[in-house]
Amino acid sequence: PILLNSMGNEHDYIQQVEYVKNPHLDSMEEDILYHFNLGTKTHDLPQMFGDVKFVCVGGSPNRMRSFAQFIHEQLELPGNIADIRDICEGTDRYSMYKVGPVLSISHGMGVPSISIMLHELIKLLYHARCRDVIIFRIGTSGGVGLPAGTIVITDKAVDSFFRPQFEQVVLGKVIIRSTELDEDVARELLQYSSELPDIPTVIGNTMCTHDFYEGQGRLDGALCSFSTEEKLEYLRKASEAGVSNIEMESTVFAAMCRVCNLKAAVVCVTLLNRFEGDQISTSHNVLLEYQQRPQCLVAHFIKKRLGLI
Ligand code: R2B
Ligand code: URA
Repeated sequence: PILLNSMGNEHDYIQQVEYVKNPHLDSMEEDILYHFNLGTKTHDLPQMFGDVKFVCVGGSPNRMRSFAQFIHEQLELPGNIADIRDICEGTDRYSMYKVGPVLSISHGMGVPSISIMLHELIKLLYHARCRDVIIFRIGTSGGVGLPAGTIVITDKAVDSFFRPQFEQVVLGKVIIRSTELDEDVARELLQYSSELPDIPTVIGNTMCTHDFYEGQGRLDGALCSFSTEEKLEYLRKASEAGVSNIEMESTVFAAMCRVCNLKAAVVCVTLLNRFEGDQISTSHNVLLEYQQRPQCLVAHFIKKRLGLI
């Protein structure tokens, strides 16, 4: 397809979709991806990452390591999964694992943490000349009227006012970006979920907040400025606006991927029903099993796309 280039200049066409939208990048002699401990002069990024087709990101470094091992097993790749190496071992900001065409990366908690990671990841995909990549956020969330253990595939990522947008302050001005995700990937994920037994899955809006406690209407933080009634009223309003779950990264994830032409989906499991409580009191083993659910669904999707099943 003929598309506008990264400067958006209508007279300047290029043949391929570019993942970066920054006219300054081309004039840089070297690009250091500081938080990954990678760089264009120190690493052969096309050789290391050129074959990547699926990127999975999630908050915790350990979970993303387990996911890489799980994918290794699922794709029946050769080699010992115990030997899997953290590509970002030179930094403890993020962890990154590559298994065949799949890249698994941690992003930490919250919008600023995932946004730093996404800037560097999207540049990495650009420098490595990757094409046709699909990116998934696999995570945890609080359910709004859904039982614990439900997978929510995000329709729209919305902010705390239930608006499908992400606001970023740039040079002292607020920039607003849309948070729509790839509809086809979401639909395909929902379809595949019916092939996995015993994993309840829905499509709904995901609310992204900048705090786990007061920001998500919790009564159990170190401070709380509202009543139980006010909390429930807010959750009811969220539910009426189509919100199925609450987490802390989806809006910036959707907005950045959309601007950068990356097909993206958000798949989060609910750890509790927020109408019933605030504390995550479920046992460790049950939580572990819940967290594997988005991994199973995304692995199933990848296997389908690779024609393995
Ligand atoms: C889900 O879980 C984390 C908070 O516990 C946060 O990163 C999120 O989005
Ligand atoms: N992650 C969140 O952000 N909120 C929850 O309630 C659970 C997990």
